[in-house]
Amino acid sequence: MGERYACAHWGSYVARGEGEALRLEPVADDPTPSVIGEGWLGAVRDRGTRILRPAIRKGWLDKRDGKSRNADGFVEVGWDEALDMAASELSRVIKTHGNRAIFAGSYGWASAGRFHHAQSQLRRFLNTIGGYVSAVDTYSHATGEVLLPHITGMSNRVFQDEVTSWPLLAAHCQLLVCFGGISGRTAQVMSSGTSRHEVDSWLQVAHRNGTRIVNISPNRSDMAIEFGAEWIAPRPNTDTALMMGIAHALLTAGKVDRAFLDRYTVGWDRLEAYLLGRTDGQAKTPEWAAAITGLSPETIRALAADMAALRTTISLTWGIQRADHGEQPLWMGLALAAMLGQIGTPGGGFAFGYGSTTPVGRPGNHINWPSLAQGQNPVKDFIPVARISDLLLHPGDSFTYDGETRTYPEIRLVYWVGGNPFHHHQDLNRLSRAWTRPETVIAHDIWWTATARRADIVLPINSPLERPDIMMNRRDPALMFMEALMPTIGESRSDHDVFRDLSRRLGSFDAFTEGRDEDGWLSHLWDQATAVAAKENVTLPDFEAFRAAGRFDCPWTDKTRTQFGAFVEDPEAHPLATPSGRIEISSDWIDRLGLADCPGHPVWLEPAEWLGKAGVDGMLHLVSGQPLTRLHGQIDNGPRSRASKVREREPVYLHPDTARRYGIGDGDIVLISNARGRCLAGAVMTDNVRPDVAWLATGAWFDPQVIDGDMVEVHGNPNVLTLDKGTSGLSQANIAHTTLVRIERWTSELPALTVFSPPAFAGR
Ligand SMILES: Nc1nc2c(c(=O)[nH]1)N[C@H]1C(S)=C(S)[C@@H](COP(=O)(O)OP(=O)(O)OC[C@H]3O[C@@H](n4cnc5c(=O)[nH]c(N)nc54)[C@H](O)[C@@H]3O)O[C@H]1N2
Ligand SMILES: Nc1nc2c(c(=O)[nH]1)N[C@H]1C(S)=C(S)[C@@H](COP(=O)(O)OP(=O)(O)OC[C@H]3O[C@@H](n4cnc5c(=O)[nH]c(N)nc54)[C@H](O)[C@@H]3O)O[C@H]1N2
Ligand SMILES: [Mo]
Repeated sequence: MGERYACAHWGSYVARGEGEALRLEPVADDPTPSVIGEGWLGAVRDRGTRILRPAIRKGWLDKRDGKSRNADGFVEVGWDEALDMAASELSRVIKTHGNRAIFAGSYGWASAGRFHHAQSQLRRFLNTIGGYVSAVDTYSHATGEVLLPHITGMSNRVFQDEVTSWPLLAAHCQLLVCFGGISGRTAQVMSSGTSRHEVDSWLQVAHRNGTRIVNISPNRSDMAIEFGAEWIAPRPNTDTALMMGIAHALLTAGKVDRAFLDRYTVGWDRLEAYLLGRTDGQAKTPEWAAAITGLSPETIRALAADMAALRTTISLTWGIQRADHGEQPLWMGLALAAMLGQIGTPGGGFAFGYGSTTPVGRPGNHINWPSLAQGQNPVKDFIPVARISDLLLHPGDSFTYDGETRTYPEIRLVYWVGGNPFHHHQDLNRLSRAWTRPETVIAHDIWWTATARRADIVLPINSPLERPDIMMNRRDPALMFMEALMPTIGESRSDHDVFRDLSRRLGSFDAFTEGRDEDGWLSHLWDQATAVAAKENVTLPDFEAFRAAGRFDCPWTDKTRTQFGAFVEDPEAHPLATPSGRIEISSDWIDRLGLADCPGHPVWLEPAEWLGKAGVDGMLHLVSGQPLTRLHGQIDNGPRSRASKVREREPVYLHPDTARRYGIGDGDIVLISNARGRCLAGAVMTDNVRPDVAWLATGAWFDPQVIDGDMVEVHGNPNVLTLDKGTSGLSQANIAHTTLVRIERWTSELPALTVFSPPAFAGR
């Protein structure tokens, strides 16, 4: 017998013991196990937050009222009744309004298994009954998804795969300039699971090899202290201006590699004219950049000189572009690397995403393992993922996206499985208003998340620890069988089982199941994987042997990559898939769209909110990055995340000077507010953040309460404060990191949390 494994986006574990004695031990070959895993079992076993039985919201049951979502209680019902209701509601909406009235973008991270992948199950099911309105791109890096194909000819996925491998970076890079740092905090995670975490180990190698690291971030801890990084902290959202100041310094010092620009890029002349102020009368000098960023011109000049003198990689975290005009730092970062002429060398050039998740830059062969086939969606309408509130509030309005003008359809039914919009979306008070619009909301979750609490038909799902599955990730060498390690909690079932039974009711059972049960599907996926592996000359064991062993390690090929390597070696033989075949420093295609908020070459545009704006005295810039102790909102209810809180509230990191200025002490509860919303958080002092920044992680479960007549989110969820606006008419990406707030000590009584207790249940 082999081991029993459990896999999650934050790592892989060996199960020890049974029943109450069950423990999860990180796999032995993981050099840096995640802290997130420490809270997993506790969260799964927490019956107070688990959804135990199907539940129907009373206001919907009684009078189909959408206004009272989250205001009235739930009626628990049996599975048959709940599924009958869901099926008849789906049929009613499809018959009366068509499938264009169903929104099932259903964005979110769900679980790491290949088969019980929530969105795949949902979409496969809905495609058998006529389809749904979908969502495109991610909250993670939507500007990359839209912009990179136009300027590099690579999809974001390919670009990410091609980022220069860590061993080459660690061996050759002399100066690593990291916009947004490179952080072990975010490198804990890898979508679809990982057998190891190695980003800190690679940074260690680079450090030992003498790579100089510059961390450009409002938060010093975005780079671990032991790597001796210099810390440069510009005002948030001013990175583009900083890059332009550096570019101008390179220009005046004669340090621009014009031969590289001539051979490998198009449109440099237009950017040059702009940098020199020929197009708008404003030269983008280091002095100009200094006034915007709050840095000194000397810092900017010194950085420019070092970048020109040393083998330099310009690295951007994904977070940089989660801001107003987020296309610009991405485009300008690439342009700056092109000016240095080091693109295509090992250790030089441009990278996007080191550390944002663990596999970016991981060497090795990628194997495209199978996933559950979703079928074809007959409905062609979609939204850019972060336009959810606009969709619900403004049916019939048009929006632009990637060169097209489209219309929001009218949504009657929302179906959410494996994601939590009341975690991930910006301006949650606005989303709450939008959320009253649909006639029906159906949600599946493991826990009573804020979204489940705002659904009409709530179906309880078992956790990955309660069902078998397979982890196979194209960027990880280990394939693992995820054993069911504990009995199902409450009456929960898998998403697949739910859709099986719904498809039976809606007449698409055969199309949905193809005659397979769960075991049938797992072995079918394994058969497909076996065929894929054979093409790579890897022989997989048969399914039963794999299941018994629990793990199969594909032979590790030490394949490394250099971003743009082949193109730079021979641009005629390996042109990029851009209109010009080269890196597009200016894009005629984007220029022709005539977008004021994303013109044809990189520009500095003031963000909607930032510290350089007139009249914002006394405000702080809110940065709401990823949480250390959980995956977004997932397992915030577990013991590890709860232990990180201050008087049960999410910690907000403040500089001691800021705290003094506002009369706030370490451990005080503070009210953070702006015109959109208010939340409470627990103050933690650190001189690792800029004095005009408040750093509050995402993911505290949304707990809005009416206090003295006003709505206050009492737990520390930054998304009551963030701005719900697209980056630009090109990508429409979210701008979570563009938010100004006020802060003050909370002197009233501290309200109790309600969100870690079950919602109210009512009789019929
Ligand atoms: N302010 C701010 N907001 C942000 C960000 C930010 O930086 N700042 N980051 C954004 C980013 S990059 C992202 S990716 C999003 C993440 O947003 P989400 O992915 O929506 O967040 P999660 O909390 O991971 O939500 C996943 C949900 O799926 C549930 N789940 C897990 N497994 C299963 C399953 O098998 N079946 C079902 N039915 N449910 C399951 C979990 O319980 C959880 O409620 O947040 C975005 N929001
Ligand atoms: N532990 C943990 N890890 C995670 C996740 C999680 O929920 N928990 N989520 C995963 C997901 S879905 C994603 S998409 C990735 C996201 O990975 P990232 O996008 O890299 O993570 P963030 O924390 O949003 O941003 C990184 C840092 O950018 C800095 N920053 C913000 N605004 C600016 C700015 O204007 N200028 C500069 N220079 N710096 C700025 C912030 O200080 C922040 O700490 O993380 C993944 N990893
Ligand atoms: Mo993300």
